[in-house]
Amino acid sequence: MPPVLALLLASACTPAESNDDDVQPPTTLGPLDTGDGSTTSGGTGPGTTNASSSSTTATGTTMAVDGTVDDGPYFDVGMGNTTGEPCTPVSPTEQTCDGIDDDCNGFIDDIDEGGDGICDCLAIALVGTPGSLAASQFEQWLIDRGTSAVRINPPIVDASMLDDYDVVILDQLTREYTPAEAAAFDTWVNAGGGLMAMTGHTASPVSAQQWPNGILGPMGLAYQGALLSGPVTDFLPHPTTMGLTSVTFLGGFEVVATIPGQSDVVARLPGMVPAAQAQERGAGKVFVWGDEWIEYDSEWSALPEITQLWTNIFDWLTPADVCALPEG
Ligand SMILES: [Ca+2]
Ligand SMILES: [Ca+2]
Ligand SMILES: [Ca+2]
Repeated sequence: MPPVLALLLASACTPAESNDDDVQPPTTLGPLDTGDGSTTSGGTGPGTTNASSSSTTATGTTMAVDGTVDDGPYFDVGMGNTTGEPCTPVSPTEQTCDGIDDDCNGFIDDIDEGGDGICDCLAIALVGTPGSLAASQFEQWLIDRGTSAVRINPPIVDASMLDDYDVVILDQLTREYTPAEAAAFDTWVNAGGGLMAMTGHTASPVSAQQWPNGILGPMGLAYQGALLSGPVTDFLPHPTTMGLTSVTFLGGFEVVATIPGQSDVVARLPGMVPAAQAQERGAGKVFVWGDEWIEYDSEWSALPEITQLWTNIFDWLTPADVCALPEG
């Protein structure tokens, strides 16, 4: 064994303090030269590099693997993961949805066995009923994408309930939510939750606007006005609108910002009417769409752009270091 490699293996899981001139401190992105012309995982891994060519982190940061030696082009020595803790790989690939970056590639629970672009580890809650088309199989479609999707009508929304989910989608709500429940939603979003809202199930300003607005109010967003129809063909540049040219919008509402400067209009109906707004809020995100037709079987099952929209939404609503999947 080359002396340099032996030194590296002996010092695995300790800060990079080697005096060896061949091992550089953790200041650059490239793989470190171990002196024998190869890179190494530092002795804790299975001997294979876990740095796939597509493992660029969304934040541009690098991740520690073992505290000693970089094992790939986007990893580096001595830096912690997003929790600040050193990352020790427990598997050459991501294995389980457990909130742990199993392979230390910088992404927590990045699993998509079906290759459908929707992370299998997402825990999704649809709040309320599917709306006027009762035959909707939307949640089953989400389950078929590998996610854990459930439809719920929680008697009480609080922190412990929301903590079970990565993404919550407000569907046709069946009751008004209290200010305390709206505050719980807001706190959960700020802590990293992804909230989406749909509406337009009915013309009723109470259930279709007032109830969701009660939840969205603290976030400065609201539905308003009379029923509108599209399709939506005016998309502004945003991660949620990539690849979109036309999306069904049948009997929905304008989405307005009630607190200026926090949200971005990402899609518009004819007449420059906002049909969707997106907001980064603390560590979390909010996406409000003015209609609900995108959840119906007739849309996601037949129209590729609806599938694209949902894939965009889930990708964007999820924290950048969680469930992120390779592009393409
Ligand atoms: Ca991972
Ligand atoms: Ca994991
Ligand atoms: Ca999937």
